[in-house]
Amino acid sequence: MISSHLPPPDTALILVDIQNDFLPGGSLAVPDGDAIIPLVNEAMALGAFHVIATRDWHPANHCSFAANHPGKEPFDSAIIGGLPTTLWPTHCVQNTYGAEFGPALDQSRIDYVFSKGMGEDVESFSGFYDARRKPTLLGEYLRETGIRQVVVAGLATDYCVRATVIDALSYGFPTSVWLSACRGIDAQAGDIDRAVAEMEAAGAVAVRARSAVSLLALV
Ligand code: VGL
Ligand code: ZN
Repeated sequence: MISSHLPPPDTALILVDIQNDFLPGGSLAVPDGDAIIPLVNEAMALGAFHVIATRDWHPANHCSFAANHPGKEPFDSAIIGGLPTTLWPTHCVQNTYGAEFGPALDQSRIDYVFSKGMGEDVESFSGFYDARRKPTLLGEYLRETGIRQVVVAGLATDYCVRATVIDALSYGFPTSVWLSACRGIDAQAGDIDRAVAEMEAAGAVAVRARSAVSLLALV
């Protein structure tokens, strides 16, 4: 009998916040956000990655929602926890349609989902921490699964992708950011470019592969 012993994938593909509210028609739609879905579906279908999805999963009274700050509008700034923070339209409220993954995303290929942003009184963008200090256990999960490197794709480049990439590096994982499969908000023109520069300065490799197969050759 011939048996094959394929090693388990030791590269994690982390899909950041591919949720209805960040897609066209959503409350905090990231321009062109749906363009990444065919690419990430193709990458998952290769079977070469351990696939993690993160989701923004806020309580309705979350401090990052402008609606919870009388007199404030979305994209105004407010001091939260002593730090100037951007306020958002209400988005990704737990158990609502806006918080669900986009229907075009092939969820059958996702190995594990991590939720974040559950602490009502702290903004948190990274998939690795909820409320900045409380680990989501994503870092521990990756270590225990034997993951040796990380590729990040998703929404939004200048917020949750950036924070997740920087924390993956801080956990010690060589990390690539697959820019063809990321889109950003660019609330201030240049935010996306600055985020890419910050990720690279932190040690991330920016990958611009236009297909999943070419991504595989680069990571
Ligand atoms: C995000 C703004 C607010 C993101 C989440 O997923 O990048 N951006 N909450
Ligand atoms: Zn959020």
